[in-house]
Amino acid sequence: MTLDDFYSIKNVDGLEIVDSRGNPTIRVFVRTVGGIAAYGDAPAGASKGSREAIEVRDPDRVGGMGVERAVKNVRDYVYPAIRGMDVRDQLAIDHTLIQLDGTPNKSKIGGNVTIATSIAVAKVAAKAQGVELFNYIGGSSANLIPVPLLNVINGGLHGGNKLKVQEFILIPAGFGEFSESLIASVEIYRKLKQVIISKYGKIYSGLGDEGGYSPPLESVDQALELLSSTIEELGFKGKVSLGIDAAATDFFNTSTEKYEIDGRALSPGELLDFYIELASKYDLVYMEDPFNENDLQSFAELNSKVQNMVIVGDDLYTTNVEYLRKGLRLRATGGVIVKPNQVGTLSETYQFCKEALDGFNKIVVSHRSGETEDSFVADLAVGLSAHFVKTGAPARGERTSKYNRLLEIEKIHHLRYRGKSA
Ligand code: 2PG
Ligand code: MG
Repeated sequence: MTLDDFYSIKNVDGLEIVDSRGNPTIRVFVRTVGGIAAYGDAPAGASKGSREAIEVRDPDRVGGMGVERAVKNVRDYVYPAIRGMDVRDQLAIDHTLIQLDGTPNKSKIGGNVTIATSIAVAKVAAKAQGVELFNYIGGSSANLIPVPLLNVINGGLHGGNKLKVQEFILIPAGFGEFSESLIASVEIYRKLKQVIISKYGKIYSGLGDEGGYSPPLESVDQALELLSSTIEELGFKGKVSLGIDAAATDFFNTSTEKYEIDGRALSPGELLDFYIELASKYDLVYMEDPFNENDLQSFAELNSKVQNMVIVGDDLYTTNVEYLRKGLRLRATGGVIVKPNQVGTLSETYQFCKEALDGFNKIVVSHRSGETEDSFVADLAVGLSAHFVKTGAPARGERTSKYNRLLEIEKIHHLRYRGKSA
């Protein structure tokens, strides 16, 4: 066996596994001639952007969610196409996947198939070279741990309550270490449970899709008030700020062109005023998808009016450079969500980050609401030198696997916390 053989792909196979929402998803295994193997999992969103890569699923199995067809695509198309390729050549392998699919949204092979393969390839390459995954992705410039965005109150499509805004987020930037920021968030999360039980009863201590609570709150104000008072009570004021992911496409009525929120129907201009009012009342420093995914203009207007707040595009861009470029031209955002499965390969994800950074946008590496226990996004966030990493509440294995990996990166590999410099 030559050294090059050691890195060349010998087997690729797929497996139908189960995600955190109880839906099937695909795991892809890659093994080299040298016997190094790893897997990649496809996560899945609930509130998806309409321009995301398409997941191939079985219409006739598990309520349309099965992935046997996707597994077959791995065996019939992906394996023969990338067999013999060098796992260190991520770009060439991703390019092969893109060409193999041939559609603009990966609808033939499936974005779930291509991203799981792409992640598996990166993990095998890191392992084969004996380097940490974050170092493999980012080289020696990957030396900071991003600030976590912890979604502790779930609404919208992720919660069972009346909240229209999907996520209420803790931003513990004011600490010297990542571990301190995480434990402060854990304290807030624990306190929140007590407050919810005493106010609404034990039945409301159940969790939403991302591990946040889903209490019977009815307005954005109530949720932000609850978080602010809990933060203050615990003495974390000034150290832990707040953010929201409005996921506003989900409460935009396309026929009336109004946003239906908190019992009102607001025009884009009225919604913008509402956001500015919220920012004046609370320590709100982060706002994701404040308008629907087709309203770049309102994003740009809000972005020009706020200081000390980062306006972030998720459904707006779907990790796709084509849409990002439009946003950058209008200065629509100050940050971008990075979700590799929205676009379907890691190489396209890297290109998206590069262009976003060149356009002075902050990088927010993100999980999906449907996740597996794999901690890949933690390494990705560090590897890409992200400003923020968004991976749910500090609870449930599919969320804590990422936070625990970040703790490991801080304590065992001695990387510094980005803290306030994010
Ligand atoms: C979001 C995500 C993750 P989903 O909107 O930012 O928090 O949700 O994966 O359902 O798109
Ligand atoms: Mg979002």
